[in-house]
Amino acid sequence: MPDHAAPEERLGWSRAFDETWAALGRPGAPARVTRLDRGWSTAARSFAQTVGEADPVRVRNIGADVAVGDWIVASADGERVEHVLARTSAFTRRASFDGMRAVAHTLAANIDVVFLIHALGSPPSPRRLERELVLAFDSGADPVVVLTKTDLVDDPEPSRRALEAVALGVPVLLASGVTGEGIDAIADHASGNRTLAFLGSSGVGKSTLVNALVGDALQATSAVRDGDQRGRHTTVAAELVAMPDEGWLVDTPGVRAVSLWLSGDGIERAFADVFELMDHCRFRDCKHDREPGCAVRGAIAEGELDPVRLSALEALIEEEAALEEEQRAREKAADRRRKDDRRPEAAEYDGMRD
Ligand SMILES: Nc1nc2c(ncn2[C@@H]2O[C@H](COP(=O)(O)OP(=O)(O)OP(=O)(O)O)[C@@H](O)[C@H]2O)c(=O)[nH]1
Ligand SMILES: [Mg+2]
Ligand SMILES: [Zn+2]
Repeated sequence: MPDHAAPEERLGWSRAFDETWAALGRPGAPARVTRLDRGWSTAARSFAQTVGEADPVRVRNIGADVAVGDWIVASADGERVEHVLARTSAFTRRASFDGMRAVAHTLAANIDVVFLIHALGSPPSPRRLERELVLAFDSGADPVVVLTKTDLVDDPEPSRRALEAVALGVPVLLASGVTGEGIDAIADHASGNRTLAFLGSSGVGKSTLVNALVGDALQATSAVRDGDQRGRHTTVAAELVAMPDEGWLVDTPGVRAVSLWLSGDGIERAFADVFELMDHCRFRDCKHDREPGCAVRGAIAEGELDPVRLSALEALIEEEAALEEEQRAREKAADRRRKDDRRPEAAEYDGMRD
């Protein structure tokens, strides 16, 4: 812990941040971003500031790529974000509103456990979960799947099995924001003062779980539409809230599209079963199409691999390749621009949702 103006350990400060902060020459007092609104970060240096017992820090994000959960240092005049400390993890997707350009949108930073929330009461969506798992593995946080609204169905097991089939050992918890089922199991993950984040479509019940966990109607919730169970995008900005005993919780706005952002081995981990099969194909360059001795086709024939899962993987690999291509083109263009004028590229996004 830094010794002067030390951010409380309760805020999730750790050795990793201490080191990056020290490397910067210990500027200012770091604050943790609790909320973003239209170009402004709300951040806290003390626990009191996170629970409304003291005024939080408010700074402009101009030119800084900030996400909820980030540790920032404000400029000397207290006006804007000067540094964003290196993240220990980040849940980042491609912003879905800008089809022409690959732009990253980080939903939450410095999270330890990312909960991928799905709701009972509508059919399970293994394809969506696959994408979420890719992003979760890439984020650096540990994923946990939550199947909530158990009170709506007689038997949650068929849905749980459908998600477990793609979760590959990532736990699938059952929960209900109404009956309180599963709430303790979720809260347990916060022990050791960890930061949890909730992600999922609008209306799946993220904010309801947050309220059940904090024991207060802190986050607004609203009913899903009768016809299709879709939510109304009630939560409009990600928010970091304190858990009652210890730990932090990031509630996020529902996102419709889970588009990939590059990095790491998310795809390999989320589809480890299929990659394992591919290793057993007779030919190293097997396209898993009609080749003799193809272990993937063999598994499909045996009913051990859902062909839809193979197609989903192929689509994700293509999406990643296209993104990499776009990224390279963009970096080149940025390099050229940097040479032309020495202005840093301003990337500022807020209130982003579908
Ligand atoms: N029966 C039942 N209803 C639930 C449960 N959890 C949430 N709901 C209802 O589902 C609707 C949506 O819940 P929210 O918590 O607002 O959903 P959200 O995921 O935060 O939605 P966004 O903020 O729009 O992303 C509300 O009407 C909730 O009362 C649950 O466990 N059981
Ligand atoms: Mg919400
Ligand atoms: Zn093959």
